[in-house]
Amino acid sequence: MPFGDGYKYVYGKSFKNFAINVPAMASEATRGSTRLFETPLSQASAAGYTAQRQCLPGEGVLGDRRFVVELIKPSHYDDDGYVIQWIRSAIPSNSLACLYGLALECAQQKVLGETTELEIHAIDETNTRIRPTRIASLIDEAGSGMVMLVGVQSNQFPRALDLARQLREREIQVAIGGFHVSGTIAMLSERDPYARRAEEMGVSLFAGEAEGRLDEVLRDAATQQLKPLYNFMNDLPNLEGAAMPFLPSEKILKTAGANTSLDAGRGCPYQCSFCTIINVQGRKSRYRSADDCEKIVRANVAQGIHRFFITDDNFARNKNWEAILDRMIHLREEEGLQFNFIIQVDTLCHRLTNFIEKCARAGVKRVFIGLENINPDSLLGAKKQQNKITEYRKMLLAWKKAKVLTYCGYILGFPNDTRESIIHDIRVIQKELPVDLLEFFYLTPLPGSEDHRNLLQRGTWMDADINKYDLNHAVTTHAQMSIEEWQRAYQAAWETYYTDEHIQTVLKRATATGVSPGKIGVYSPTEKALAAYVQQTFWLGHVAALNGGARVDVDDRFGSHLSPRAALSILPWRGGTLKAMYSSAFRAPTAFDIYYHDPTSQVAGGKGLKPESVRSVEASFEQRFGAKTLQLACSARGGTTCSCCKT
Ligand code: B12
Ligand code: SF4
Repeated sequence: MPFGDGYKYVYGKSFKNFAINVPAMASEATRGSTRLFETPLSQASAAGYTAQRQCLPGEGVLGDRRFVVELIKPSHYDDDGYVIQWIRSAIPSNSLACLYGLALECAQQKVLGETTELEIHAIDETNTRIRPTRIASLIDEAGSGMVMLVGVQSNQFPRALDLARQLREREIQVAIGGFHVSGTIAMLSERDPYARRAEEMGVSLFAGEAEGRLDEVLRDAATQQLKPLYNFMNDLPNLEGAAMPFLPSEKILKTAGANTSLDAGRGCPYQCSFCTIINVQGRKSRYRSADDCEKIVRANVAQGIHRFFITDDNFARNKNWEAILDRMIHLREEEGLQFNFIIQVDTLCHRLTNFIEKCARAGVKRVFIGLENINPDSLLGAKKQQNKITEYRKMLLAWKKAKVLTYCGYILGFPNDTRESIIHDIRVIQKELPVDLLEFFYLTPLPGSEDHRNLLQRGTWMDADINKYDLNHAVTTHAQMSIEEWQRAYQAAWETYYTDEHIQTVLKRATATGVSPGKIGVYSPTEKALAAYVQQTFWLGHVAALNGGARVDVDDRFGSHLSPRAALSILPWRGGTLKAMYSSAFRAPTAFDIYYHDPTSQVAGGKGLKPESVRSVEASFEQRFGAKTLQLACSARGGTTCSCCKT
């Protein structure tokens, strides 16, 4: 795989399966070359991308020229400076899916002319290694192209700059977009220093949303005339009928649980001061239609993807929620389509008539809720007046009744918080609120938020390394706690909430309310796995021994497996041994592999993990010379790869 996964479809698969929208004439023209789209025909047409090429006599053919679009979602660095990467990443980037869908639409509309073929690759660096020099070579080879660093959040901006630098050294055209560029342009009067560094490198900045605008960027790049800044902040597009977010299944299978994403809407009416969303996507609800959402679901179900994360920050405030849910209910209940959702909502969602009940019928299995804090003063200070702790319990019980798992976010470091108050509040939550999972974050002045702008204007210290703005680091001062105290309070919060005793309570509650405890992060107590092994050695005279054995695995989830093994040893002369061995092994994923999640070190593999099996044949010759042994061996191994570590 010379170029990492982003390229595998170009080089690794047959033309027939992997070219879209290219009719017979163009196929002949491009057969054997690398002029291929990345999306398989079936997926692309399921996604609605079925353009037919119309080529008039005397014209060139589609594919005469190639323009490579590399869409890269950068990761960020860990505290030791390594790029954070997973065999299976958590959730696929919806920004990448949006840009991929938009680029496919541009290909369909042949925005670079009748004869120029758009070759689109999408790479998520959180699960795929990126090699800038190879990307540059690919573009050079094609003759034209560009790299788009997409959905770049503040904490990913330093990594994006490092990638951009290597590409710009090879004179590759690069553009960066996403929340850091949009947020800082929306809120700051001067250019943010990181964005300025990008400009100095000759990287184009894109602020605002790309729906209906990507063609302009592509045309400029095709004529080597990218502008330093594309600013559409004051012109938020309508999402109805816009190109759908889409990623090929191969990309989605690189995430734990094979979830894909869609944004059913953008914008939120509230005004939380730590939030960037309202300053970038606005406070008015813009949404996709029920038809759009149906198309997205069908396209994904057609490619075997059944789980969706609706990325709206607040799906309850999507003005079209009811029509969308009704359509999903219809697809599930009338047509029998199988799919489910994870959504994000606010704490007053239960007051919307039928909202929770319809969510459950539409297939919502997990809901993220920003509790943020239970201290009313803190909530008021952050302009989060809508969060009423008296309502929290009602809301959580309503989700429990609907058998939906609740995953709540809790922010530590509001001005009145102290270590003691944090511990106290967490104990109150344990006693009073039926939350399933609770995740803790540092209150972070995210660039693009009102908090960030205010601290900057006041000259308050903020860590200059925006790689740390991932909500897992303390990056500014706190009124009551030193940074070290704040860090200790953060650590203590996890330890206080996730005691063995409280985990038992959460699991018992889950069982009592009909939520699968497996979804909370433990094995179902009814799942069984047994294994037994026997072996026997037979001596054939004094010169040969035959060892035979077998292991039987009986697993509730993966059935029964017999793994035999045999070995023959011959002792032809003194000190010499000839061996021939055959062995096989089977290993089902453990509860640890599937469910264990640690925000800093491990992504849970998810229920999609498959068992691994291996068979090997080995032959060896050993000769002892006193204390030394000469050994010659050869072996061959085959089987399914481990679905969690790929070895
Ligand atoms: C889904 C989501 C995630 C998902 C997937 C990420 C993704 N980008 O899809 C996951 C769970 C991985 C995630 C993680 C995090 N997220 Co997040 N996430 C979101 C969320 C809710 C939706 C993202 C989305 O789909 N937006 C819609 C897309 C289409 O918008 P967009 O990215 O701006 O892209 C459009 C334009 O910017 C433009 N564009 C983008 N790139 C480019 C490039 C070019 C060249 C061009 C031409 C155009 C262009 O076109 C796109 C289509 O219009 C946003 C909030 C939001 N409403 O956006 C927060 C948000 C982006 N996340 C945020 C944060 C802080 C995080 C985390 C650091 C912490 C956390 N726990 O949430 C982690 C970081 C992970 C990491 N590895 O570093 C912040 C970022 C703030 C900032 N200043 O950067 C946001 C804004 C929420 C907030 N709290 O304010 N997140
Ligand atoms: S409710 Fe969520 S999306 Fe809306 S303003 Fe507050 S933090 Fe932002």
